[in-house]
Amino acid sequence: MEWNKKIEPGLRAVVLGMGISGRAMVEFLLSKKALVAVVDNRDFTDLSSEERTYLTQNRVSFMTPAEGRGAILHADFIAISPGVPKDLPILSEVRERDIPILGELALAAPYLTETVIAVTGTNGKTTVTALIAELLRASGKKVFVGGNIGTPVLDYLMRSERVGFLVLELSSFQLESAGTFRPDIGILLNITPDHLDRHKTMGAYIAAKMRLFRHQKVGDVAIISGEDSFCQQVKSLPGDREVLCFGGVGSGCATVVEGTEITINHAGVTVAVSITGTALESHTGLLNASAASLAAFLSGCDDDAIQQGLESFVPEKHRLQYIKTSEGVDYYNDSKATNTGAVCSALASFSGNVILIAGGRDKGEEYAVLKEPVREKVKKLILIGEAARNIADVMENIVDIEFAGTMDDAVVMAARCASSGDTVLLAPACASFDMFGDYGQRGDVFTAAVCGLQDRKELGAIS
Ligand code: UMA
Repeated sequence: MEWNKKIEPGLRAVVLGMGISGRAMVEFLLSKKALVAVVDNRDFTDLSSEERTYLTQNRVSFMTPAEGRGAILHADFIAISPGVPKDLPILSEVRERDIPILGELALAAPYLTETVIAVTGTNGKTTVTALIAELLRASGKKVFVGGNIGTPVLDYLMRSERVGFLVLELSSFQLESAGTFRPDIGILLNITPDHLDRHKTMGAYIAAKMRLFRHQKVGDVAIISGEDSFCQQVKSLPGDREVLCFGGVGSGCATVVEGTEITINHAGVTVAVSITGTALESHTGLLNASAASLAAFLSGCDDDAIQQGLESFVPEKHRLQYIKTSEGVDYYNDSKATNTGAVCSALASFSGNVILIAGGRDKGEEYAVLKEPVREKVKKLILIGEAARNIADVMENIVDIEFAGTMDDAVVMAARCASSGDTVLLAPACASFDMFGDYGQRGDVFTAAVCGLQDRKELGAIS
């Protein structure tokens, strides 16, 4: 039986991981009068002074995994952060003792009464989540946006103000321990290899994604890509949800896309919207807009509000973000492209003549899937980071390759070999942690290097 109950006072909880989710879980559980302890790989002294004060004032003990073993094995339940792997040896012992392992979504599920729209997929989920919120707001609806995008859903539950819609970006890590969580509208954008260092097999990764739909019931909707074969597996899941496809080119899809136009057909109603002149104008943007528009339409937004939201939407940084044009060369920052699928999708947005900066920390992916798009679109590949050699081994004889020690050097090399009409694209296909704090910092360093190019030229660094 999966956990589906509210927290009773006095229950003993051990929170694994004291990051953003862990902190929200601690606060939520304390607000429900549970007895809370925290176990984290970090030392107490590595926490911020605010975190240390918070834990001390609330008498929450903070332990290393070795110190916390007894507390873990005697807890009523474990509250697990998404970044903590589910296959830790201690968690096998926890399962043997039938102690529930609950993620943030599992804790939240019994308290959710709002309409929940949840978005997952390998790529595009942050954009689609933010876009749905924009479309709903354009229609005058009150919205909370959270999940993997940054704000834990438990933070919402601890606020006094209520909204009509929760729009959540959910990762495979969060879905693995989602308990009985169910979205009224669940969206699966695409599935390509990612996080295989954590999930080990594609099958396990897909299974985690499919958990989004596990507890859906009659009246709920699954919106899936009409183009992605893995997504079609939703159709064979048990349960009575309605399954709608987005982004198809023929009949049978609830949204049809052509050029920059999106037509939604559902239950005998047809509406048309367009992404012409919006920040979404690309192949990927069209698909994202078509999924988001369908979700908004099903949530009661009319075509005028959807069109207005598409036009006012400003995408987040680091997601195929246009930086500038210098000497006729366009520079794009897609630092969030941390897997091969995202790089393929970024390359699909350009017609060719791309100078691609890639590399970083390997996530266990097969770079071979990049061979064809790189052969077609990339004129030079500049590699950085730990995975540079691995990627080069796969790409030799496909494309001209150079290695750079730093992001600054990579940008200078790219600028040197670019001619007017070319595109310099940062799309690493890797995690950032070998050289940067996170993908955001990597993107910022790239952007700063691009913005500094003029100065370098004046200094004679670029021939
Ligand atoms: N920790 C351990 N043991 C471990 C792993 C981590 O003790 O084995 C501790 C760390 O020392 C640290 C804490 O756990 O103190 C970090 O927890 P976490 O890794 O779960 O990260 P949070 O800070 O809670 O942030 C998480 C998401 N991070 C991950 O899933 C890795 C954030 O997504 C999310 O925004 C946040 O919750 C709020 O929901 C980030 C992410 O990179 C953006 N997500 C991945 C992605 O998008 O590809 C899935």
